[in-house]
Amino acid sequence: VDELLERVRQGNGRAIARLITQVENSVEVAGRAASALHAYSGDAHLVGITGPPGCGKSTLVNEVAKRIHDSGKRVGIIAVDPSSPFTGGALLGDRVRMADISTREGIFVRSMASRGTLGGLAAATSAVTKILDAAGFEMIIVETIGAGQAEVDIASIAHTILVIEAPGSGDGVQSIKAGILEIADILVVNKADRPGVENSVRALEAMLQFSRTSYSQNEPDSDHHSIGLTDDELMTVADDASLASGWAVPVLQTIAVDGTGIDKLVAVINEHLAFLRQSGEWQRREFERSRREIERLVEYRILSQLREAVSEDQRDALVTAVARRELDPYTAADALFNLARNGIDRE
Ligand SMILES: Nc1nc2c(ncn2[C@@H]2O[C@H](COP(=O)(O)OP(=O)(O)O)[C@@H](O)[C@H]2O)c(=O)[nH]1
Ligand SMILES: [Mg+2]
Repeated sequence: VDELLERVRQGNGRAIARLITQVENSVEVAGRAASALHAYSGDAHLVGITGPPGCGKSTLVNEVAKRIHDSGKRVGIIAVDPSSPFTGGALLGDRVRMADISTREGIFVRSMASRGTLGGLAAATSAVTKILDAAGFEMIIVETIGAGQAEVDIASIAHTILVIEAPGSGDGVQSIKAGILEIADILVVNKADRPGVENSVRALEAMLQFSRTSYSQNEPDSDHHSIGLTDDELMTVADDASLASGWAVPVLQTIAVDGTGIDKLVAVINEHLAFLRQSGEWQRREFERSRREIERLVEYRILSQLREAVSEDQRDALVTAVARRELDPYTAADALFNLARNGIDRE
C-alpha cells in the first residue's frame, strides 16, 4: 500500500484508480490512505454540482471540466449515484458521455454508487476527494442528485456549490425546496434553449432578491410578516454565510449541449474561488468540512460497534417490540446502548 500511495502522490492515474477501489472495499485501507494523504491535501478547489435528475448536470460537468483542463489544470470528476431506482440507467449514459473526456491526460473520472461502499457513500466520496486532492488535481467536481434528501450532503464536501435547474417544470422552479437556496453559491438554469427559461430565471432571481431583502431588513419592527416569512425562516435566511460574507449569488443560463454560457460559468466559478480566498470563507468552510468528516467517522464507528456487540436477533427483538408498541423507541435505544456497552466492556 505504501508504494501505491507514493505513486498516487505523483499523480499516476492507474495507481489512483487502484487505491480508490481498495479504499471502497476496505475501511482499514481507507484509514491508512487518509492518514498518509491528508497532509498533502487541501489545495484542490472542490466544486459540488447538484440538481434534479435530467437537468443536464453530467453534460455541464463535462463542458466545465474541458475548459478548466484547457486552461492547464488537472480536473477530477466524481459522479455520485445513490443507486435509487429512477437513476439506474443514468450511470451508463454518464459513462458514455464521460468517455470522451476521461481519455484525456489530466482528467480523472470516477462514478460512485452506494452499493458495496463500506463506511457509507459520504465517507467514500470524501476519501476519493482526498486522494485526488493529494494527487495534485487542482479542481475536483462532485456531481450529486438533489440536495437535502441526498445521501451525500454536498455542502459538507464542496467549497463552491452550483445548483442546476432546467426550465419547463410547472412554476419554473423544480428543485428549489427547503434549504437549497441557502447552500447555492451559483445558480444555473441549464437547457436555456428550451421554452420557459426566462420564467425560471425570473423565479430564481425573485427568490434570491427576497432572501437578500429579508436579510437586510431583519429587525423586529420590519414588516417581513407581511411577506409571509416566520421568524424561524428569517433566521435561516440570516444564517446564510454567503449572504453574510458578501457573495451575491448569480443566476446564469447555459446550454450544456452546445457549450453556450459555459465560459461565463467557468469565470464565475473562478471568481467564487477568489472570493473564498480573500474573505476568509475558505478557512470557515474547511473547518466545517473537517468537522463533518470527523463526525461521519465517529458515527460509523459507533454504529459498527453496535452491530458487532449486539446480535442481529437481539436488535430485531427490540425493533419488533417498538413496532408492536410494546416498547417506545427511546427505551429501545437506551437498551441497545447498554447492551453495546456491556459487549464492548467484555472485549
Ligand atoms: N436541450 C438541451 N438538452 C440538454 C442540455 N443539457 C443536457 N441536455 C440533455 O439532457 C439529458 C440529461 O442530461 P444529463 O447531463 O445526463 O443530466 P443529469 O441527470 O442532470 O446528469 C441528456 O439527454 C442531455 O443531452 C441543454 O442545455 N439543452
Ligand atoms: Mg448525471
